[in-house]
Amino acid sequence: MRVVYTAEHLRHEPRHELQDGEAIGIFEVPERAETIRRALEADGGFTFEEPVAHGVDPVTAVHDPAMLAYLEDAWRDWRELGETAGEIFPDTFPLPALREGMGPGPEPHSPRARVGRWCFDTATPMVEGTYGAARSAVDAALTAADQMLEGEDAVYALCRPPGHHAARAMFGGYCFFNNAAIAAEHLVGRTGEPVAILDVDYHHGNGTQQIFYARGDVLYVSLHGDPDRAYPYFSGFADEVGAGAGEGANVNLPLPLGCSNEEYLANLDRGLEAIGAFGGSVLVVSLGIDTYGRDPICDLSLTTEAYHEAGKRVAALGRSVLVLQEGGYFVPHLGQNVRNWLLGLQGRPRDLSLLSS
Ligand code: SP5
Ligand code: ZN
Repeated sequence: MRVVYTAEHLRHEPRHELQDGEAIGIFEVPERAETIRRALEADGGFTFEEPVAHGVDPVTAVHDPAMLAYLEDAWRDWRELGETAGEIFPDTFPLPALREGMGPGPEPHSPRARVGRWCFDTATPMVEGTYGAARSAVDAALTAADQMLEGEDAVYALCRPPGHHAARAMFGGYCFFNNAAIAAEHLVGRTGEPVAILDVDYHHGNGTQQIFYARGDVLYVSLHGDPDRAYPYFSGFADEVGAGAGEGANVNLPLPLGCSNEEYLANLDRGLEAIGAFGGSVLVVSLGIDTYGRDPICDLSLTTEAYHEAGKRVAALGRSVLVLQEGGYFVPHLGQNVRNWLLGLQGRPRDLSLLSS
């Protein structure tokens, strides 16, 4: 199986996120992608390729060009305007109620205002290398999509930073550009067919849902911790089914606290059924492994066996599959969990022998 990877992600190395008013070590660390790379390299059944640059057009096909421009200049602006902090964090957010009844204000100039204008949370810091890394993750997704179109049954893009929380005109949740949405839009354009997205990250992919909410040609199916208790809190409810031409093309399957392998796989089957009933021959998978029982920011009970079985059930759809990395924060087992998901997808036996305690 082909894997698209670049070391460019290493330059996105923020140190902190804010939790309960305190700076804590960020969960989304470079070592995540490195441990996945090593697990796949050691397997021997994966071949690695560098992403091919695809330019900005596929990005602005999905995102507000003003957001792209902000991200491109954010670090320089932050420095030129005299900010000294080593990471860019927002502290003030222009919620609609702030200017309620007053109309929109002017475009902000202060770098602190600008980051609050685009970033919706306090866990998505930027550093000097962030923009380049985020663009390289998009290129990895697009390169893998092209390889699939050239005839591969399944390709994996080791995207970092992840993407599914980034909406058309907003970023956050460790995500900057929505790798999956950009790849899906690219695939719609190239195939002229509808495209389905299966998002199995623990967190609802609010960005992907938002981007395609009114579209009937892209199906979004997500399994995630119930937003009643889980980030991103404001989307991912089962009654969000799409709007207009997209009505029926958005399927949310919120999972209960402590969800077991069996309950998870039953929900996955429901999602796969919706995908099977939808047209098209390609599937994009947003592969988050933060559903793992030992993940520090999740409250489900999945084990590695579930990932192998999930990959197997996805393969049974008989579609070409583009797998993109999203979250997953229990780093000691992350590589083997991703590997087992991909082994299942390829019809190879599972291998639990390399899971360290
Ligand atoms: C791509 C991705 O997985 N993004 C996730 C972003 C989640 N960020 C904030 C999560 C806050 C969860 N705090 C729970 C602490 C439990 N100890
Ligand atoms: Zn997640």
